[in-house]
Amino acid sequence: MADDDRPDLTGDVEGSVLGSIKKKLVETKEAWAREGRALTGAPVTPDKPRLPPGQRLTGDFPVLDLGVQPAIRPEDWRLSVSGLVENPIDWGWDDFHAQPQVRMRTDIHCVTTWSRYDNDWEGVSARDFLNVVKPKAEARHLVFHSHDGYTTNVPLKTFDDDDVLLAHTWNGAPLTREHGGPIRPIIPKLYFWKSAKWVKHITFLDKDAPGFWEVRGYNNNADPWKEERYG
Ligand SMILES: Nc1nc2c(c(=O)[nH]1)N[C@H]1C(S)=C(S)[C@@H](COP(=O)(O)O)O[C@H]1N2
Ligand SMILES: [Mo]
Repeated sequence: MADDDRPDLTGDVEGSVLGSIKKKLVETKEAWAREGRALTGAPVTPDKPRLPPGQRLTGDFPVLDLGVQPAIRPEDWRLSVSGLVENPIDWGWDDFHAQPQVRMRTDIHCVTTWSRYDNDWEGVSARDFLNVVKPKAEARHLVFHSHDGYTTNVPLKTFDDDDVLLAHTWNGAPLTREHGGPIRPIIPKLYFWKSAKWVKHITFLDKDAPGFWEVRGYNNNADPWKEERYG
């Protein structure tokens, strides 16, 4: 894939020391994807129906990203929506908090093999969000765009689920900057790279548009139960 096809990364990031750290990190993960690292092909063990194959449980909350953690003050935060929707919203912090608020408890499964149970999230459910933006009949896919240049894609039917939300709180405290605060989508049925930190924009498309890791060897679907890590 040509560099030009890759998602935009801001010039100041690419040119900096952080940019070169990130390049190394990205290259390492691309190599892991080519090698199929951590792929076990193991069947789901019947006595542990909660832990997907090849995963191990941790009580920590590891931080993984491209090495850039944008600082966004709630008062500056905005979320815009474009593409195939009836109502292309542009929300500020107060607009977001004026929506119905929900609590959900979910597990996290990261492609790097850690899983974390019982994460308590608060925010706006995907279902309530979709009721506001109103996807058009042709809309099939979503792409999340983040402040660090990251993108990731999910089918609308996967996002439109009762365990998906746009979260501002984790385990009773505001979502920290390192974990993608002030707001990030949480899509528990997929590997955690599909849950974009520091989200700023969501677009609804009729066609699929693979994101940052999806064009670098990660699987487009990312179902942990099928071990859809790469390819
Ligand atoms: N904006 C953004 N979102 C991102 C990433 C990133 O680099 N940038 N990394 C993804 C990956 S690969 C993982 S495993 C999770 C890690 O989230 P955490 O740092 O809160 O554990 O964020 C995902 N969302
Ligand atoms: Mo990840």
